[in-house]
Amino acid sequence: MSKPVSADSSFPVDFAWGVAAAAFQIEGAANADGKGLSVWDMMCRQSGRVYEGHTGDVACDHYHRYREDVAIMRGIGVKAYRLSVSWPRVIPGGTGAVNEAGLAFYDRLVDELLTAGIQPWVTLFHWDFPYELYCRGGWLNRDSAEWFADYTRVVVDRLSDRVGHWMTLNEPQCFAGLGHYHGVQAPGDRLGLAEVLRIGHHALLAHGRSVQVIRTQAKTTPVIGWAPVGTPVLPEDPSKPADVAAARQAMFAMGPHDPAKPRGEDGFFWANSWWSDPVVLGHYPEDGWASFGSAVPELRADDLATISQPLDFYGVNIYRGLMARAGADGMPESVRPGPGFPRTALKWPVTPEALYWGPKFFQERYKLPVVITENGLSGADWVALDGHVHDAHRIDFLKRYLRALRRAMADGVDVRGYFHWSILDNFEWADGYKERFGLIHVDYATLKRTPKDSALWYREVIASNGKNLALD
Ligand code: IFM
Repeated sequence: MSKPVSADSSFPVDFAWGVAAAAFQIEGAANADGKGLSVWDMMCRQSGRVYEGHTGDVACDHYHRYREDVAIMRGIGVKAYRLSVSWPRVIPGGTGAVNEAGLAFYDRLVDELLTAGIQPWVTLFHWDFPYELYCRGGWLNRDSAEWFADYTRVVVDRLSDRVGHWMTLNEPQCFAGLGHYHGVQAPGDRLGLAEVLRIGHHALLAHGRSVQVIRTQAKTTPVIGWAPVGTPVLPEDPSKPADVAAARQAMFAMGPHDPAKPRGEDGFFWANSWWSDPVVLGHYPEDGWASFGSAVPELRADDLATISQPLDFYGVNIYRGLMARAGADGMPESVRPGPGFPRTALKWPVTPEALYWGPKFFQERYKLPVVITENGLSGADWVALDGHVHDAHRIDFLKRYLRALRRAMADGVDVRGYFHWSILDNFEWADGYKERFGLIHVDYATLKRTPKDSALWYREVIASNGKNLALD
């Protein structure tokens, strides 16, 4: 465990100050150099699925402009960049023939990053599932775990002489739940509960098989994690031990699945324990298993052993937290945000303490070093008359969240890195280009990049190794 930092001191010297992005959201070049189709390419072609019919065809054109983007990252001084590899760019059919041109793009990108002194952290799957494999049953097909293992082997074989940090899946809650149950993300299906739980189980098997492949085939010692959604629960009154206990309990409780609720309101897919207990502890949570009844996935003999491969860090994407207090009977009671609660452009609540209680509770339960693999906000950002982007809200948001993170570290939580989502404004899935999450503004008509004020501020955070967070 790295040495704890005090609340007002700098971060550990080897702290991974990073930025993140994902292939489909920034690369564009949707049909270039032999790339295959992904379920997101198909979703974008369906009318009414994505805001104003936006597509990932061009996105930020990072595929052709990666040198400029890496130079921007170097200018900010980031130590690490979390990128994802597009599975159908590398293997257009999902399995079988490898597309050398696609693979070569990641070769060039990794080399460019290393030359700039930036450590590449590679996510193997950030939602752009190969369409050809969807046609073969997609994640519903148990073979998906082996398809993913084979794809992992191709990428690891090619990049692991230079890449040391790996993440398997990004936010399985989203591609399983939002993609196959709620139908608002690709592939846009509205399947039944049993099918979606099976999809989730196969995704976890894929994670485990992928870890096995990375661990055994990497050419340099790998550092492996994953990147689920983390939904922290914050105690209403942190000075009350009963509220802290209630928040901890609520954070890992499944809550009953209520089929009577409209799909959008049934948040059971977000439960931290359903996804992370099997991966780290080697079992599904009992309360979830009981509440899903006969819909639970079939467990074959070695499934849980395969899923629960040892990890080197618990990566987690944290944007917001819920709140709870101890009710009269001591049981967790949810506390709703009051009227006028601060919210981002996407209307997500601003809850900086999520970066205190989240890492703390996750480390307590999973006993792994923590990496914040995503955190950030969508803002109403535009280029002002003076040519700059004055996103004071992002600076304020970041300052609050990073201070909370540092307090968690001062209290002994071993946090190894922080990746801001995102380096660039990008394709925000079903919201298209309406939402702006970047430190860098992108004009989608000209593809011009303009660093926002927050990018310049983040540069100072990194340069001072967090010391300037103490300044108001
Ligand atoms: O843009 C997404 C990202 O792809 C996954 N995590 C949340 C981000 C903001 O919604």
